[in-house]
Amino acid sequence: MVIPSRRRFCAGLAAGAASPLLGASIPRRLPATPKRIAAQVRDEFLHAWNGYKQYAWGFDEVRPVSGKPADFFIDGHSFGLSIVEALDTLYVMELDDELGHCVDWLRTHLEFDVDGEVEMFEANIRLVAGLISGYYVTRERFMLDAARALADRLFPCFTKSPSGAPYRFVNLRSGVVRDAKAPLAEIGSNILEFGDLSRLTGDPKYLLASLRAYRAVIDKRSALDLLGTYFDVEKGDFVGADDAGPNPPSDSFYEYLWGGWQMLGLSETRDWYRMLTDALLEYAAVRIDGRLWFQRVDYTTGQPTATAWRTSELAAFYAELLAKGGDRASGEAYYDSWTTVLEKYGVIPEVLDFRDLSALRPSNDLRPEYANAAFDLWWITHEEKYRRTAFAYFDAIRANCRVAGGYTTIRDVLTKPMTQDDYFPAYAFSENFKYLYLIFADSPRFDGANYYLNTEGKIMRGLK
Ligand code: DMJ
Repeated sequence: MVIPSRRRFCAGLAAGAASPLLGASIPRRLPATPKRIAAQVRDEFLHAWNGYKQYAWGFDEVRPVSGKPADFFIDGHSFGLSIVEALDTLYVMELDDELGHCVDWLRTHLEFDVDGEVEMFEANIRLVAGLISGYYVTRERFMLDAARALADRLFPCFTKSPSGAPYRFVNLRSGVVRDAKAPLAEIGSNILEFGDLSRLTGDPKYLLASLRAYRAVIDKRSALDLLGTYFDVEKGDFVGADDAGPNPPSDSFYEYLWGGWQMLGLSETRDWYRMLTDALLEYAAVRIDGRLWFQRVDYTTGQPTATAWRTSELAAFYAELLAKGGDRASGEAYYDSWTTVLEKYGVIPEVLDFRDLSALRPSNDLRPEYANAAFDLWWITHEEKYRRTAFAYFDAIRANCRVAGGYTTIRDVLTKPMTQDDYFPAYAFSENFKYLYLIFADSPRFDGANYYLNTEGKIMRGLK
């Protein structure tokens, strides 16, 4: 099948006929009251949390099948990542005793003066954001101080870069930076945290660094207003011509442009978002069997690349971003495309060919992006469909990812039963269960009319 280079509707392939797979069925009606489902989600979160506490307390992550801990950033050194990731989820779920234990641990163990290298992007969206959000839910000043101290240790990525677009890695103690070839998501996904830090500390340097990084990249857009995917931060230009669009490793670059406007009121990032989104809708959006997808294109010509039809599960978040950014019709259509994949597989494979929905990589890292999209679309539309589909997602991970020691990633969603792995990514404490809970719970601690979450699910605004 030839993919149209411009937006065009085409009929054709039916996805997954008589499927031997463990697909999900979307209930016509919720099987229980929203309150009851919220309680189930909370119970499942606690099941995963208890596994972490039993086997890996104080370490970054847990391997729930073998019952072993794992480091995330630096081999041989843990920051208690899962604890930081869970803070605001514990708060909205009103698990205050658990939150208290986390505060106690962090107060005595948090230490960033480590002779080791971290990936700036991951350290920012997980730890800096987690500590800011943790500060909001606890009002413990040491968390804000720690967020700022860590941001300062990440800062050489920006200040040592000739273009202002950040290097990827930094040694926390020495400030030595490494890897000048950075993907867009790693360049752009900091304005929420850095902007908030500037607001909280009164020091504008964080926000200015984020804006400079964005400008360095956006100044190099093509005449079509498309972007490459990798940027050489020393040369100040793109490396290669592939525009991955909403797929990783570009994804949250776009998310944070809109966040700059919605959370921080920056009209400059709003205008960039609109300009770049218009171009993606013009050149990357395609319809296959009526379903909306985003193909990879050459950013200089707008033409599809050799692997245009490869899409990542991580791109599913883009449904909510399109809707948040004002294009509700495209957002809802893109969500429907991913719902078809959920129905086919139950647990969505990491990489797909969107032409026939075949799985190109059959694993699933307990990915939250579909639930993320359901969450925002629920709050934007209040349409019951988003609760019903979110329930189907919840039911599928409960049926396939639950193990005695918590929840685990899946190695192969195509086998019956699905082949489980042995890993619980810390982001699932911040994302999957929180999105699901807040879709169903009428939480007195969350303001669904006025919130903003970072790309890792941290509540940066909207806590009550
Ligand atoms: C999370 O760390 C964040 O959502 C990030 O933006 C990319 N995806 C992972 C979870 O899949």
